[in-house]
Amino acid sequence: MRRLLIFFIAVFSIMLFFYGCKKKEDVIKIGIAGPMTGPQAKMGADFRNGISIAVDEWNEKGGVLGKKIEIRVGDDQADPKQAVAVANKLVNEDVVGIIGHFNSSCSIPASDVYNRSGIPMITPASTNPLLTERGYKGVFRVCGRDDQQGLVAAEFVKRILGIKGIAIIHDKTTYGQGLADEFKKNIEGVLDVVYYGGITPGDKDFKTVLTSIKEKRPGLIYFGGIYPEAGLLVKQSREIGLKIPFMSGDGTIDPKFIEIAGHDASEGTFLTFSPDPKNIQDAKRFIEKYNAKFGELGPYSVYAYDAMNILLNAIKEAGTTDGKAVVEKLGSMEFSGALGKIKFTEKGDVSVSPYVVWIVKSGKFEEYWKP
Ligand code: ABU
Repeated sequence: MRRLLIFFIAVFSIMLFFYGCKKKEDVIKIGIAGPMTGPQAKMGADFRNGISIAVDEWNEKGGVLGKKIEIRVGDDQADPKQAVAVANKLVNEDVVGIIGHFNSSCSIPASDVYNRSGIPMITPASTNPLLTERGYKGVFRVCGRDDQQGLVAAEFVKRILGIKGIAIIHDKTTYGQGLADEFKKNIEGVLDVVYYGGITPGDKDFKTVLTSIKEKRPGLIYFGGIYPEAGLLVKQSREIGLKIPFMSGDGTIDPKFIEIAGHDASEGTFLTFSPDPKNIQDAKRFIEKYNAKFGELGPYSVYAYDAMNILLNAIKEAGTTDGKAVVEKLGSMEFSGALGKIKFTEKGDVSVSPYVVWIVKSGKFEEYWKP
């Protein structure tokens, strides 16, 4: 009886082992990482939606290297510590590439993990320059950089707005403070910075800081940060009678910003972002699909879609999921995506990233000025 039991356990273990091996070989796993919950969850949802369209398209055609693509989702909650935990979790789940993260403050520490594990990552949205300045071969972004958008914002303010004093606020994050500093660097010597200071993401009442800014009589508030705080800053500045222009970066281009600030308060606010994908011929088919399935396009949905297609094309061309071979293809190929042609520089940045200024008009974002 005991022998029979041992025999069955042995047979069962062998079956489990082979089932495990087969499963491992059956699919190609790609990790998606970003804020899936919390105040920035809309950005995570935009990533997932865009990526799911790419994955469905590939899987309908048989997947890549003859295998179906499977997505593994990591929720970093826009928190750098959580991002590192998510990166380790995804690596342990045997993903062969990462699309993510959203926040630069998450992408940078998480990229240490992916780099150590030899897994390529492509972020659709992390714009802080440091991400691609550390010499990691497998780190790429399909968006621009904050040294580029900070410069365009400064040019706009100097050439078009005709104001003098500027108040600069940031959210103390890698992205927010980094962008605010790039903007400041490019206006200093020409315009006066009458206020410079940080707020804490998650806080809800900014009236004290806005009141001290009001006393300094600036002609503009420039904010480096994300839409939840940007929306509150605009709303509360209007509430205390501080009715001056407000400008920010790509972290605020989402309808949630207008919803939080309020229709009237958000009217006429400026931000920098890349040109409207709705005017890009190659993006039209994707946008129609996205609208039909998920509704209004998110600011980084199309970037996430292109990032996934780029990664899968690199795997296809490499003929393997081996990280080194895929990174080599990512660095050398030119890709045709919904955003047009994309080629990476030696550092892993996109070779072309034209920032423009947008304005909120009648409750919608529209392109306003280009340098
Ligand atoms: N670039 C917009 C916000 C994401 C980030 O870079 O932190």
